[in-house]
Amino acid sequence: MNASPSFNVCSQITPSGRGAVAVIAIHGDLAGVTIDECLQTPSGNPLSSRKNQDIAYGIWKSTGEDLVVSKRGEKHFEIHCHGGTTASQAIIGSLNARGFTEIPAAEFSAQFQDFWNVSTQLALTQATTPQTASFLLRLVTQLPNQIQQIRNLLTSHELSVAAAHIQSMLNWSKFGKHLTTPRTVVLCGQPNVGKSSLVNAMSGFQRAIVHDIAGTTRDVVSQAIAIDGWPVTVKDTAGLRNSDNPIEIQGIAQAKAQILNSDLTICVFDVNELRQSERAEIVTQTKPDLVVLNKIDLLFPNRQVHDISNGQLPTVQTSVITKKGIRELIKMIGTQLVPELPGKSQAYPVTADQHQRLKEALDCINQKSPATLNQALERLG
Ligand SMILES: Nc1nc2c(ncn2[C@@H]2O[C@H](COP(=O)(O)OP(=O)(O)OP(=O)(O)O)[C@@H](O)[C@H]2O)c(=O)[nH]1
Ligand SMILES: [Mg+2]
Repeated sequence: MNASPSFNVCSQITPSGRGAVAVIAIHGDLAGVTIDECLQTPSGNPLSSRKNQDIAYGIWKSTGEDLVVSKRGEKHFEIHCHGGTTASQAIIGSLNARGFTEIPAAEFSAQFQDFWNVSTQLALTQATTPQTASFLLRLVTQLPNQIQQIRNLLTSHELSVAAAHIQSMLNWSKFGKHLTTPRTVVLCGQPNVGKSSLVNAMSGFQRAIVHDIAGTTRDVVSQAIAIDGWPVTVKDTAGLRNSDNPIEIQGIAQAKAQILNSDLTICVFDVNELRQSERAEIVTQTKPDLVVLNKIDLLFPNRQVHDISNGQLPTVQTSVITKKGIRELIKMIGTQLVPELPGKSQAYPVTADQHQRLKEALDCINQKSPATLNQALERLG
């Protein structure tokens, strides 16, 4: 909040013309009196004298526009009007006439809005499941509060406590990042074992082409799904085998690249495939986190299921035909991807920017000099 006291500014903080609702933020000494004079509320009660976060419905007198105004602070209000440009431009015109200067949204945000609150709200708009949205919603207030506590600790020179707080937040960075970025699960294995069929079974519809000809999948097929409420991209890959077909060779190379970048690799085998040395080679090549023995419905009579990893890897038996083991597989993927949840009072970064700022602040604190202490406070904003 570093503008001069007499400076009155306004800015449309939602993208121009895109949403159903446009939000115009106003800030300055004249903000309260302007809202009271321009907004006709049904009760006639002025919004400026109410408490922060209160809202008022009404009509913007000069334009006849129905809208909602929210009081964000003594000098800070947000006007929510119809989306599109006509309504917002008319309101901004009336604010200009009352001495408010229009500034770009980025400038407004940098000067008058809390970085931690705004960036977490932005992340919230990118949530794709109700579960991730509820985690992010909690952080919209929790994260700025935690940062304020750290600022207080720094100003009272409790450096090691502040550093421990930041470190505990950073420990959950990966969890925070994956509230908006899906985790990647790769299914790999020999051709024809049922990888594409399993992806379809987990997605609930026929996304990938399934065929009894080995080598059906040539490309990496990605499917966005939610597992236990967490957004996941499942990647179906080409069957791994020695091939002289150039397209298949490329598909196999892509499969290997996907495995390297995955959060979880699942190796699928046909339960009746007995060539132990080939199986062992695939496990060595792909280093899976989970093994699936598929086509359990076709298990030959009196044949025992072979344990591929000698008890080293979690293993689940499935059948895409009878659906046996599919739920168990999904549950196991969820547990492996998110083995632990942060405590309710734990705040953590959810964007790369937030993570970076915390990391830099921690580095500055660890240098333990007055100059770097100021730098740490700067990084915390
Ligand atoms: N009986 C039975 N058949 C299955 C099962 N899973 C897959 N299949 C069949 O096995 C064949 C191969 O399935 P895909 O899903 O195409 O196998 P894939 O591993 O993706 O094969 P590639 O793409 O060639 O690597 C198809 O005919 C499927 O219908 C299963 O659990 N039981
Ligand atoms: Mg396939």
